[in-house]
Amino acid sequence: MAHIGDKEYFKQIGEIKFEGKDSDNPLAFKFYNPDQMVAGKTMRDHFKFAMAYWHTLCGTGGDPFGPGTKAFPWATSVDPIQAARDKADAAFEFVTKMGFDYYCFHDVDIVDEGDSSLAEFENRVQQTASYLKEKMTASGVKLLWGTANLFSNPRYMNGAASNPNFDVLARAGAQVKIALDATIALNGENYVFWGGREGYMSLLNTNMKLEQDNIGRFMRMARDYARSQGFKGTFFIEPKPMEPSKHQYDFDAATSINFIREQGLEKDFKLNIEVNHATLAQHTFQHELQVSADAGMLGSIDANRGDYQNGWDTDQFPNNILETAEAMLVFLKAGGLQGGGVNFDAKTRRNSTDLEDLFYAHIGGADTFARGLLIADSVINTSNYEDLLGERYASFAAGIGADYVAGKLNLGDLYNHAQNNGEPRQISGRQELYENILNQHI
Ligand code: XUL
Ligand code: CO
Repeated sequence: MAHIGDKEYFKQIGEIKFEGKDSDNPLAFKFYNPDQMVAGKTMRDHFKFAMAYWHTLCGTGGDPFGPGTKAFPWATSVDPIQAARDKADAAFEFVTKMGFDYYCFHDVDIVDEGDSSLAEFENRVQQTASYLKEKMTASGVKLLWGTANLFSNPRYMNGAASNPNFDVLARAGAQVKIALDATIALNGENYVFWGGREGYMSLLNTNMKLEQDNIGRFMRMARDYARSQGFKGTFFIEPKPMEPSKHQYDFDAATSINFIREQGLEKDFKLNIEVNHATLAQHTFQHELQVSADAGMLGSIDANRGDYQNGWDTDQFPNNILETAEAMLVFLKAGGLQGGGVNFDAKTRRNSTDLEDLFYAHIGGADTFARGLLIADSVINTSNYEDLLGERYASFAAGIGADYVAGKLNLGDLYNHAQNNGEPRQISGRQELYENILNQHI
């Protein structure tokens, strides 16, 4: 395969191919077969796998206890534009070799902000976006979503759109405008708002109502601007309950859906659900998908997994097949994602320092999702799972139960029905049976 950059960074690695589950090639997909049809669509189209620029190209492994451990060969130039081009070369070489169709970025991932002025930063983003455009045209790789990082720079320590100081809010607005311009210039299919510091550290010094209404106004402005520039994509809010803030306003899917509706954003906004954010909110991933799907707002997925002992946002690559299979049941029954895809918002561990580790990680993640999808499809089509579920709710499918669902009854009708029927029959929930069916299809 011809590489498309000026430099080749992953020389020892070629195109990652599907070789099936019996392959012992660590650099091959065992389950993710991009062109395989599942439930009427190719795996490629179900997932729209994306690489996250920030973890894969920028994440050198620093943590609160020590600096980064990974000396990336594309991060050597001191000139920000040259460094951005080198990083883009590495990014597109990686995505292309993985056979993925998409990538996602924050503005500051594609080019260093450093201590540049707003005007200089805008210039850097524009120059980098033109280079990315060339790489996209040459490779066919597309932008799943863009976003602005409104949480790392110290100026955002009190929040961005929720900041108590209007000047900081306006600065964040300028950054969103620049990020939207770049996203639109690159035909980005969606735009994400993740509210890292949109929340509080202490309620004592916080006017929650004003802060949340300000975020609403900010998002409506961003939407109106993007639409005026021809952006046709969807905006996603990415819920997360905490970290870095003690409390983040987009706590979970249900909270974010309420915010979207309260702020009049429901025509343009959906949700981007991240596995580890769900578990941090004490929910399962599948719960968050279901809540989003039921509201018609299942937009996109940030794929990863947490650590089930310490609960932190560890952003590990997905490898839990049971969790992913349960999630894929919700995914398939919801008819998939609305506009988004599956972005690997995941990082290799601090001590995984070989460049190959980036490939192993993404291969494992893609295989986990593929396997989950195949299991879910098999459960739906070749087991009695759907019949069991139908039976459980059969009392609402006909007769007086169907009248209830159709809104034809009043409380007196319930009273009369109860009077005439005596103590209801005990009906088992049969949870263990459902669990066994899922396990049997793994
Ligand atoms: C942080 C996180 C972000 C968003 C984009 O937990 O998930 O990387 O996905 O800002
Ligand atoms: Co994320």
